[in-house]
Amino acid sequence: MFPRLHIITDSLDVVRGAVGHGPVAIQVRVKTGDRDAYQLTVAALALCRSAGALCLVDDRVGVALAAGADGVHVGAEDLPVAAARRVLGPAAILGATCRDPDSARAAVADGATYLGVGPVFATSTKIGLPPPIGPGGLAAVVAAVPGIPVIAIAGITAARIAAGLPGYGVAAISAIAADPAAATIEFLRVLAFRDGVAAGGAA
Ligand code: TZP
Ligand code: MG
Repeated sequence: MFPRLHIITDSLDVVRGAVGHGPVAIQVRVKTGDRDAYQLTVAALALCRSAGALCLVDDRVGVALAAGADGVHVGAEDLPVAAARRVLGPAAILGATCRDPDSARAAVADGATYLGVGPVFATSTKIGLPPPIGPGGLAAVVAAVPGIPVIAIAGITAARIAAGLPGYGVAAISAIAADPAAATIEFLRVLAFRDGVAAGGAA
């Protein structure tokens, strides 16, 4: 099953803490160069493989291919979704950042297998973001792409998931970074509870 929790990081300590507690995707996000990104991805991939976690690379299609990662997440300044799909081939996981129904439908038509949607809430982790779309904007995207996993991003906390957040799953940086193992366990717990409630179970 495609993971509902995506942990974005440039730290192997975070990867070590986050894997092994349940289904997660690690997204390797390095803002220096390809060399650093490649070395970190190779090391993160080894940890992910031994724990059964998915390993994705932020922005860098070449790094993902060279390291043998499971896929890539592209944003507005990276390779276009269709071009990334051509380079990656049909089997790779390909995520695309979107913030509205039209861009979401276009990304799926171009070959995205999941969408990262936001910013849902304000965050200080990334600068230059457009205004938050809120849970309502997130819900509009979810409705536009039935069957495509929508991963909410920006300002995501376990409390906000528990309060009710539309979509398939979430991505987080800061809420996981301080205590990756404890935070991952708590995120997985609230996501499982939400899914149990949505399915009508006792969770
Ligand atoms: N892209 C959109 S928001 C964001 C990225 C990489 C950062 C989200 O970080 P946080 O700390 O979970 O709000
Ligand atoms: Mg990116």
